[in-house]
Amino acid sequence: MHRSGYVNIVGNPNVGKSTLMNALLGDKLSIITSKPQTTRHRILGIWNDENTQIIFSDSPGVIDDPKYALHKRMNSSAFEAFEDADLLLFVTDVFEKYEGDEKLIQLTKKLNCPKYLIINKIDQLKPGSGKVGVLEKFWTELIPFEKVFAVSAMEKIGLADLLVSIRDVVPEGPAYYPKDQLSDKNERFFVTEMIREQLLQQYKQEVPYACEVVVESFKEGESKNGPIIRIMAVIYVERPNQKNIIIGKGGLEIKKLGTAARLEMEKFFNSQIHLELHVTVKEDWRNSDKLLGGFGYGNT
Ligand SMILES: Nc1nc2c(ncn2[C@@H]2O[C@H](COP(=O)(O)OP(=O)(O)OP(=O)(O)O)[C@@H](O)[C@H]2O)c(=O)[nH]1
Ligand SMILES: [Mg+2]
Repeated sequence: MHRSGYVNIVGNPNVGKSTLMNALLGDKLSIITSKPQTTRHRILGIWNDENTQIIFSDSPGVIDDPKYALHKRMNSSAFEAFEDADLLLFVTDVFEKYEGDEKLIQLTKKLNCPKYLIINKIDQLKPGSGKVGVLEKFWTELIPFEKVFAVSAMEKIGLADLLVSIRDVVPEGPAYYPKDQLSDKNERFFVTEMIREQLLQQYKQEVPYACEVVVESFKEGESKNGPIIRIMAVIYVERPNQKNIIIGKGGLEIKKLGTAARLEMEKFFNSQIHLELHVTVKEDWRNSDKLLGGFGYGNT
């Protein structure tokens, strides 16, 4: 017998959805930063063994007050997770404040498949605080969950039990993806994400949010020290002053960015990387349907 199914991870921004997917997969597919709205696309992470294929889906945190066309498209890709779930993992953390009858809650209530509540970041609680019980009561009164798990995705606490319960509900079915495939996304996508991760970490306030990254070329070759991948990527920003900030005095900032992103890529691809970065202004791209389509954001 073969089992396969979609295990879709949803929740508000910054609760640890991507950290959880990576920890369950044992592989870093999704980027993680301390800032909300890190994830912008739905990303599938595929876990295989001989008899099972679990397709984890990470998605952007649902944005309650979309300010740009980009936000609407991010929400649409988050809502896709409600269409094909065999199991929904609804992630909250020990800090999250419930803001009212949000769309995320409405969709979760309506969904007709098993749902698990994941209370994340329990490493931040003092032993005996009783907070997990309080949160469990609050959430399960709001939404009927089949099971509740208190975990730390970062510290990998409680994940073994969760994995056992996930495997229990994955239905019988054939593999949907080849068994050696790890994700639905290609190498270029992961390159753009690794650059965005560094943008979010290195720059302040609005600047990283005004950035989009496109890989213009990705060429695998050989150097005298072994395999090398030569990558050229463009960082699009919305205004000339953002371009200046990204580049920094004497190009120092972009150099720092390039080095940090390159090191991540070398780990990810297990290869030497040559990375060339350019910065280009595309005014108001976050509100341009044409540009957003070109950047790979699905329709709303
Ligand atoms: N202390 C603690 N921090 C965590 C844990 N899991 C995630 N974090 C941190 O929470 C922050 C957000 O994590 P992400 O995994 O990027 O959260 P997300 O829900 O995917 O966020 P968006 O993609 O922006 O919606 C990061 O700083 C993580 O390191 C945890 O178990 N404990
Ligand atoms: Mg994320």
